[in-house]
Amino acid sequence: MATVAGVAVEGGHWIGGERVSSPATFEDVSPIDGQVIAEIARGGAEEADAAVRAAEAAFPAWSRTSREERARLLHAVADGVEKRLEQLAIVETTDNGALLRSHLRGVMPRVAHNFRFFADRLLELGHEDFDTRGHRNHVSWDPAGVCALITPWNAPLMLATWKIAPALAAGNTVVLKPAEWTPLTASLLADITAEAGLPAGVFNVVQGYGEEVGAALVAHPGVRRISFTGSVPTARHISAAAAAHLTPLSLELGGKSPLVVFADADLDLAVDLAVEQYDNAGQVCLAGTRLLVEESIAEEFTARFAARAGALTQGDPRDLATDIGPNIHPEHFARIDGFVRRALDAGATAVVGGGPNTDLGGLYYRPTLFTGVAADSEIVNEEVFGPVLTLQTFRTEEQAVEMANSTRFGLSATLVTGSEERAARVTERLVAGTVWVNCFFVRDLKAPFGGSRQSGVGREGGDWSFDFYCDLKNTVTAPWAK
Ligand code: TXE
Repeated sequence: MATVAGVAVEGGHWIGGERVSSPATFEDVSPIDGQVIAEIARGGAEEADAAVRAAEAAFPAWSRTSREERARLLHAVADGVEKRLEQLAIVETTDNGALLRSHLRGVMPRVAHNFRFFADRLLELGHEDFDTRGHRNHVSWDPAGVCALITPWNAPLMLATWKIAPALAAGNTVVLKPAEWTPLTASLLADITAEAGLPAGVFNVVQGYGEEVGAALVAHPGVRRISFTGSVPTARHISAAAAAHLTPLSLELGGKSPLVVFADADLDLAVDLAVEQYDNAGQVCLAGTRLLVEESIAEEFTARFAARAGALTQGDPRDLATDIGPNIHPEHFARIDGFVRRALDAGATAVVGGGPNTDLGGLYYRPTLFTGVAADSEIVNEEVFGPVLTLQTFRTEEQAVEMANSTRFGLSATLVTGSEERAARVTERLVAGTVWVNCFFVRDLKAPFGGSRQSGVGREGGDWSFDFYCDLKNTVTAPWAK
């Protein structure tokens, strides 16, 4: 048990409704000041197996509860999240360095909403029966079984609950493996689910490293679904492990998304949307990190962008006035810096930033914008996952579309234009799971979410989540003799 920002957090796993320790532990370090904030159990194959068995044991009873009962319990979990919203927010900020302001106002309310949305959706889930030559077709959503959910550190509780809520709503049981850099809010969520009355074994958490407990979990024959958010290399490992049992997978991966600004755009809006791409210190999979700007306005856009970016406040994420906090971990910080240095070596110009924030030290990286970047350069094609954007110019709509679609990713795209016709034409040709026109990050849980190309496999959100977490069954019944 550790006390983090005044909140008691258990460092053990949560298996079958009980806290379980492991012989080994690892240190959880805050990116804000490098302090060790908790000792966390370091699980392996044994803990993964115990968690899957606990989830298997809880499955028969849980899968047979009524939809109303499951919905009631999920709303009770949402109540618990709301009751402990401030605690969750400060613990998450201490653990991953993202802004307390965002956690309080946006992220944690969204966590509660994840549970409420899928609870309500469950009650409406259905498909009209239909007849085939007098035979009645009925489609049912059968729960699949134990779901292994593997989640990243950039928005830990938000991304975990966006998987947990539909998986549980559908009648499945869950084993969550949070990222080792951010284990804490998953542990608090375990407490909340117990307080809400979720039966033991329905929700389980195993802590530890990806290549240890994570790898054992996804390779477990008892797992019926794997949902993963994270990097492309890890997705390859997980896909290979899943192939052994043909376990269905949902993969939400990275991106190198374009933000396209046409000359007919509202320039203030375009600059606002572009600066927003530094949110969460650039650690957002959906971020539009490639600014593609029509040549005729590029100079003015760049000047206005530089002024706005220069006015951002960087510092302690617990301070509500801060705009950009630290990056997650020394290893990741060095990775970001490596990308920036190689871009500079290749001749790019940093019109904004271009290195660590030496005034603050620690893991604070200056928001950076590069111009003079080659189309085939690393900085234009690889996901940095830090506050680093590139700016390239185009002359024609055709060229803009080509550049937008030019990477191996296809997660999102943002267009800024004053022309409705242009927006329709361009949108149709973009390869992206989500397209925003004159806005960014407006998300409804009803919508499908996922990526094209190497940004992912499958879609979750709304009824697509139920499609993934269920085994759809079609029952055809011949007419009954009267
Ligand atoms: O991710 P990993 P990392 C991208 C982003 C970032 C890069 C590296 O580009 O710079 O990934 O981040 C677990 N079997 N994104 O290394 O390794 C791991 O423990 C099973 C984009 O942190 O993919 C963690 O819980 N599990 C992304 C989770 O996978 C394994 C968000 C994610 O870690 C495993 C995060 C294995 N063999 C990073 N290896 C987004 N799309 O938002 C690791 N894990």
